Amino acid sequence: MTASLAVFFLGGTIGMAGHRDGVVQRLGGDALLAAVPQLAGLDATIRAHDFRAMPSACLTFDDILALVAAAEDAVAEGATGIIVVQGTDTIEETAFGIDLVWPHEPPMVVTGAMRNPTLPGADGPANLLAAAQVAGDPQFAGLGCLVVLNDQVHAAQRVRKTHSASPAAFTSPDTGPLGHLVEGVPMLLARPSGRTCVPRPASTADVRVALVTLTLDDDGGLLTGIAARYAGLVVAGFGVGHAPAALAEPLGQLARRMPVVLASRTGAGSVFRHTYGFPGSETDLRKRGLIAAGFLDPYKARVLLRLLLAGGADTAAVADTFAAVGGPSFGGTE
Ligand code: DAS
Repeated sequence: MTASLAVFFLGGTIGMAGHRDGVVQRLGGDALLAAVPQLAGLDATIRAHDFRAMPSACLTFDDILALVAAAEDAVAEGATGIIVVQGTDTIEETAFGIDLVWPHEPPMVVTGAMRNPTLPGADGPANLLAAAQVAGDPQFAGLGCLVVLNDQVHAAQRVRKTHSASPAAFTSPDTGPLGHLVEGVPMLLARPSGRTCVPRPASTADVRVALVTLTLDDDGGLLTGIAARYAGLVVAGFGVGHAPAALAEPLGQLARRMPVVLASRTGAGSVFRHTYGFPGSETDLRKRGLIAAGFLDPYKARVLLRLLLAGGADTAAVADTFAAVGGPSFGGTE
């Protein structure tokens, strides 16, 4: 069956070119598609949508919610796959946000480029072609949001940007990629263990969620006054979810006022539940009401918490959802 692909362009390095101070946004969707003549060889119709044109550091949650709504319209009009082209800096957050509110069968495939079009070895055209090959392949239906760069297919829930500049910047530290492109053929080698979707809020504009990374000899200064300014907090703790003993009580007090999620700042692996017993340990913090993020890294935990709070979830619902998404069966409080 001929695939029907809708491509949404949001900006990013893939479309940036020369300016006296460095590269800036220059190329729109039609120009980027024209740079990949191999797309014409796919059994697919392709429709470009110039949706935003900005570095991905400037994207907002509401941009992503609007993108999902536009993608739903495209699916209603017959699209069998969606491609999102954006800057790579925030893909690990935007893709996970999309995944959480995308219950539909057609896959959403996010891609971009690490090298801009003025550089030798620019990777944008290859990534765009690979994204189209994946989005047009029925074996990826029902897998939610996928991230395709460097001939690899990653689950949005697991992918991280783990290098500032390499074309191989995207990795999935806990699982590895779901698949690879081999001679232009997408191969799905592993399926995600399960996905949980949450209601799509109309907007997140009024809901602020803080992310505080704990550091050596942390005096907790960044926690001061946080409850007055934010609706929720993600704490990126040490190792398996640890804090200095002196911060255990202030964190517990915050957890009595708003959802406080405990993640690991290490970049891979899950927080623990009940191994260490000292004040400020994961066991202590969970007894004080902090919610374990499971395998979700701090950035992804913040995306989930903000979407949940914007949708009106209370602390119990937040804990239940983190147990489902961060798990398997691993998150939540004691
Ligand atoms: N320009 C940055 C961004 O928009 C980096 C990139 O696209 O790779 O995220």
